[in-house]
Amino acid sequence: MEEQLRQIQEEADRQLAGVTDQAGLDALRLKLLGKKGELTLLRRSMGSLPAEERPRAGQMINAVCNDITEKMDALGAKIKKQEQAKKLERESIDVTEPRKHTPIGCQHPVSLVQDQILKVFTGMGFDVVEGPEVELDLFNFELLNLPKNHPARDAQDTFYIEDNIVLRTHTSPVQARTMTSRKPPIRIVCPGRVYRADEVDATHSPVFHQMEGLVIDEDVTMSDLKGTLDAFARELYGEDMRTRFRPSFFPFTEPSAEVDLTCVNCHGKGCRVCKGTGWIEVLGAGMVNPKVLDMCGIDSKKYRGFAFGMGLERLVMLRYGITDMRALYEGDVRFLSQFRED
Ligand code: 2NM
Repeated sequence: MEEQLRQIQEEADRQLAGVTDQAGLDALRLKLLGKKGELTLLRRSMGSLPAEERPRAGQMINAVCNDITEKMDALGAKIKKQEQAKKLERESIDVTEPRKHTPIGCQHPVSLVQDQILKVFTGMGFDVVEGPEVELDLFNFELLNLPKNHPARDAQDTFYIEDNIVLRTHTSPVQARTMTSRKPPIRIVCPGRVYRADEVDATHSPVFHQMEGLVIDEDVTMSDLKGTLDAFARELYGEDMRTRFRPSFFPFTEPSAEVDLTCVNCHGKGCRVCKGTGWIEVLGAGMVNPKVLDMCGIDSKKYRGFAFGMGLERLVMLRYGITDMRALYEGDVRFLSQFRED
């Protein structure tokens, strides 16, 4: 039996040396230690030995069993490690590979400029307020001192949905709504789409964007308006910007002004963009007409306000040197993606 054991041990060592994977190891374990394994059978045959020899035989079989088990366990651990390493190798990712091209979107130049302007005014403490594009005549006209049969309500300019419902022709109705629903002090800017029955050409579109501002408090003056617009111009375009007020007329403000900005193209020297004047007209503004305050439920004896408004498309065209407004509405990604600012 000793000889048999020695052979099993030798053969096991030889075969162990040839095992390279888990399946091979499992097969070998079964062959030696399984139910019908060589060592198991040998252990069973011990019954036929004389009683006095059995303990020594048992010890010897155990020693071989233990030795083989230890070696197989060690080999098993080694195989497991190797297989893990192989798996990692297989699944490794080359982070230097160029990625698949996935085009990312970009902001429309109008919303880029709108965001820049909003940032300036929110930085000064203004709230941003939006309102409906389909608007009641009351808010779009009546409360803004544009009574029935005023020329600005002419069917030529206004899209009517129904008798008393229009597509808003400016963002002022948002301010009228705010005046009727909030108590002063009020400091708001209202960006948004507006509609006018205009023919499309290089400088007109039936849909365009405005941004209007409104400040109402007890001691608001024209110089607050001037200071606010000066600060706005400097923050948006640079420290050398100035504003110039020219007398004008709007039904909702009194006095009213058209506001010029130092030409952003030539910085005031005079060029084609400003027709040699050094100034470009970008805003309308004025002190809110006391009639408007009262109609909106704000006591004009106690409060005053200033308001201003600007068209965004014009600012966008000036900023990027775009000469035809239609380019902003055609949705050609090759054109629109040029104005990424990040
Ligand atoms: C402008 C020019 C001047 C204006 C006035 C008001 C309101 F609601 F307070 F009366 N909102 N916006 C205003 C004044 C708008 O845009 C050219």
